[in-house]
Amino acid sequence: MTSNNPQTREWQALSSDHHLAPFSDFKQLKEKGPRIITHAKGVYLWDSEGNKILDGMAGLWCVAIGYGRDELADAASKQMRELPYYNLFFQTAHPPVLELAKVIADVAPEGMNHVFFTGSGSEGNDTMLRMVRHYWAIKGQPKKKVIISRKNGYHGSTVAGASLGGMTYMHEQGDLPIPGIVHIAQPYWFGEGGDMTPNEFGIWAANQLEEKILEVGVDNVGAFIAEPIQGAGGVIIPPDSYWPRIKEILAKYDILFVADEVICGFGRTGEWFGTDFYDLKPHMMTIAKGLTSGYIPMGGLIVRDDVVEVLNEGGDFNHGFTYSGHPVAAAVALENIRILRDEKIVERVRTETAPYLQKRLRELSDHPLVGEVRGVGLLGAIELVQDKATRKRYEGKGVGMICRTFCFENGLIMRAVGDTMIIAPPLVITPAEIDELVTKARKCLDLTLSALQG
Ligand code: PXG
Repeated sequence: MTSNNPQTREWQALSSDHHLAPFSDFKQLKEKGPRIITHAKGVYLWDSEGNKILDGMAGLWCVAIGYGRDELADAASKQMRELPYYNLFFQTAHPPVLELAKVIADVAPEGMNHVFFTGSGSEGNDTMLRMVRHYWAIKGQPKKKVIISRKNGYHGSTVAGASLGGMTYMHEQGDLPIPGIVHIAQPYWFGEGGDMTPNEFGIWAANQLEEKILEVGVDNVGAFIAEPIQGAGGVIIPPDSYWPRIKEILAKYDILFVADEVICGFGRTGEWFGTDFYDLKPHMMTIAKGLTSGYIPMGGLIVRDDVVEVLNEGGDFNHGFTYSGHPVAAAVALENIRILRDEKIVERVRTETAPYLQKRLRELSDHPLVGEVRGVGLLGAIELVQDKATRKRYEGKGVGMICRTFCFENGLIMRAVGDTMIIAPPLVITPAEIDELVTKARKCLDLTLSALQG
């Protein structure tokens, strides 16, 4: 992004000289320079060029209550003055983390009353892997180590997180996955369903779990991990037949089920958790993002009572982070959840804004570029295709990136995952802002189509 603004150029020079950005081509970013985001309010961001941008991705799926809520800043400031840091190791604790664990238990599914805190979703999944193996060892079944995950799932970027994830481009860098993690097909009908109906494909994809359990041997399988709806993989909403069949399989075999709620958790689907939406009853749930609305880093693992009972018999769990349950993060999370509850934000998503967003998004289905519009809650995906009937893509044109660039230029952040455009706006988005989002999205689809034709 070239700029005439000297301040922007100065920041871009700092980026070029000193910063290595996540998930970026360092050299390309050096040449191009990042867009500098300077401030934000509600669902809007401003960049250093003065552009106002509707953030259709809530940051990175996390800014649930929207930007600019002073209450969270005040909670952090108060906590920093009172007790900026103390750890939870060596049999100590502090009030904010204890109060937060209780409040999370209040909103979590029944029987999930304990939380292990981490600094991020990735650390939550690292914790999960170690806790699953510890659990089975305590139960006298130490061979049950293998975790089954899904291709194109996303579970983080630490070594365990990236291994659990099914992103091959992440595996390729660094000899991943680590041993003991295997992957099955994802329930992505639009991309991989072939001639099957969505429900036939959903059953087929779910059956892959049973096949994998039998192939690895149930005595060797510790857990199955999945996002209720895959986020980073492209807002993949499983066919209706998928989760019921998975539940049958899980009931048949003695393995743990871990729901990665890092994106779905804290209201994204219009329920507190994606597992409430699909009635999944997991043993563990990974959380992060919406827990603090991204105002400060925090993640964790919510653990079901029957699992905790076993862990209670296992002596020390030799795992934890300096910043596990950081008091300032806990104070911010408490205030964030208070706002979600007091302002009935999750209910409003369920009854008002999610139905409205889904209705308005589906109006884009008539666009010549659009092969499918799907969504749940405040999650949405728009598949860009050359041929609607056959779901054929524009091969090698980078249509998603073209569309994403038009969006940015026209004041809308919509992500591209390949040729799938995705949105996950802040949960506080209003119907008028949804209208603006859909109007801008249609304009950018038109511009993308013209670019392809020109
Ligand atoms: N699980 C899920 C389901 C996630 O979406 C993580 C775990 C890891 O959380 P941390 O806090 O360690 O990042 C995530 C994170 C993208 C994108 O491209 C998505 C995430 C992170 C970075 C990029 O959509 N999700």
